[in-house]
Amino acid sequence: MLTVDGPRLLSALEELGQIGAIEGGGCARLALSDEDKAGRDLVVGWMKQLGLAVQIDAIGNVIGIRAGQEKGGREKIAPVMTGSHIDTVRTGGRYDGNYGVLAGLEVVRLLNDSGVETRRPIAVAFFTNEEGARFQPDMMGSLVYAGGLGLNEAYAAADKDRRSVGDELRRIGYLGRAQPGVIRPHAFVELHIEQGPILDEEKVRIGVVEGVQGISWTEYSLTGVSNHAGTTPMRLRRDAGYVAASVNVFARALAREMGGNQVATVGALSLRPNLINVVPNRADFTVDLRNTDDDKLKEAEARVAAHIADVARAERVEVEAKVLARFEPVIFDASLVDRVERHAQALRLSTRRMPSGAGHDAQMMQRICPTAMIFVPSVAGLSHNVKEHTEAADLLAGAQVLANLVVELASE
Ligand code: HGY
Ligand code: MN
Ligand code: MN
Repeated sequence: MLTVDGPRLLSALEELGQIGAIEGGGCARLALSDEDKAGRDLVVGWMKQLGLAVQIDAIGNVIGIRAGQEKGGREKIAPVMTGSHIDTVRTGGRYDGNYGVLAGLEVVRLLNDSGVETRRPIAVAFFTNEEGARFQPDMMGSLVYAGGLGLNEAYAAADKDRRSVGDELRRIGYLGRAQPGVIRPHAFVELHIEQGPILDEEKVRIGVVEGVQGISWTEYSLTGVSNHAGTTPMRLRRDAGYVAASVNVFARALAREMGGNQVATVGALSLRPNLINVVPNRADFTVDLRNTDDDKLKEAEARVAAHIADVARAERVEVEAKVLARFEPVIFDASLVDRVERHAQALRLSTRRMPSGAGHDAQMMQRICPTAMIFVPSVAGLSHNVKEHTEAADLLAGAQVLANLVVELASE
C-alpha cells in the first residue's frame, strides 16, 4: 500500500493556509479575489512541479492531469478525478475545500515517488467559486463543468461592488480556453471535512457520504418608508427592518417545527439608512433553506414566502425576491459509496453513512459521472469559522482512504 506522507500533506495545508491568512488561524480567499489568485498560483505551481499537465477552463476551473499507461487512441481513456475547491468564505478555515485538493496532490506525489504508473490518468481539480460567498450560485465552476449553468450566465454574475465573474476571471488571469466539462471522469471522489458535529460527537473516523441535501438561496429586498424614530406612531410605520427581523424569527421556528434535517439561516442582512433614530426604509437579506427531502424543502420555501408576504402586506412594505441558488438533493453512486466504506474499513477506520449538510462540487459532478465523498471529523462541528479544525490523524486517515480508492479506480 502506498502510504500518505503526513508531514508533507500537513505542511502543504499550512502553506496554503498562509495565503489570505486572517486573525484566529483561518483564511479569507473569496472567489476570484487577489487572495484567490495567489492561492491558485501556488497550487498550479505545485501541480507543475509534480509534472501534471495543467488545464484551465473557461470558468477558471483548474485540472492537473497525471498521464496513465493507456494513452488511448481517439477515445481517450477517462481519468479518475479527485479534488474540491480552494476559494473560502470571508471567515474561512484552513481545511474546507483546500484539504481535498491538497490530498489529491499528495496521492500524485505518492505515485510519483514510488514510480507507480496507473492504467488511467489521474486528475486533481479545483473548481471556481464553490463557496458562493461573493458570487452566486455556489458550486459555480462545477455547475458549469457539469453543464448546469451557461458560461455567459456565470460570467454575468456580479458581486456587491458590481464586479462580474467574467471581468474578475480575466483580471486574475484565470479565464482559460479549455471547454468546461470536456474531460468526462471515469469517477469523481471528493475528500472533505464534515463541517458538522456528527462524526466528532460519535467519535467516528470516516463519513461515508451518501448524498448532499437540497439547497435554496433567496435574496429579499424590502422597501418601506424611513421616518423619525421618536415622532412616528407605531400605527403609521412602514418598517422594512421589522419585516426582515420577523423573517429570521419565523424561519428559526419553522425549522424547529419541521425538524429532521431542515435548517434555515438568515446569513446576510443590511438595513438602510442603518441609523439609531431612523425607521429603516430598506432591508436586504438572504434566506438559506436546506433539507435532504425536496418536498419538505419546497414546503419550507413556500411557508417562508407566505410569511414574508403576510407581514410585508400588513406593514405596507414592498417585497422583491431573487433566487440565488436552488439545487435538489443529490444521491451519490451507490457502488462507489460502498467502495469508500470498504476502503475505510479495510484500514480499520470506524465509519458511518450520512448525508452532507454542506454543498459540494461533488453534487454537481454526480450529474456527469459516478461520484462519492469521504468525510473526516470537524472538531466541535465548526466550519466557515476561523476555528475550523480537524486532527492531523484524521486528516491523514482520510487522505489514505482517498489514495487507496483513487489508485484502485485508476487501475480498472
Ligand atoms: O454553502 C455551502 O454549503 C457551501 O459551503 N458552498
Ligand atoms: Mn467546501
Ligand atoms: Mn464552504
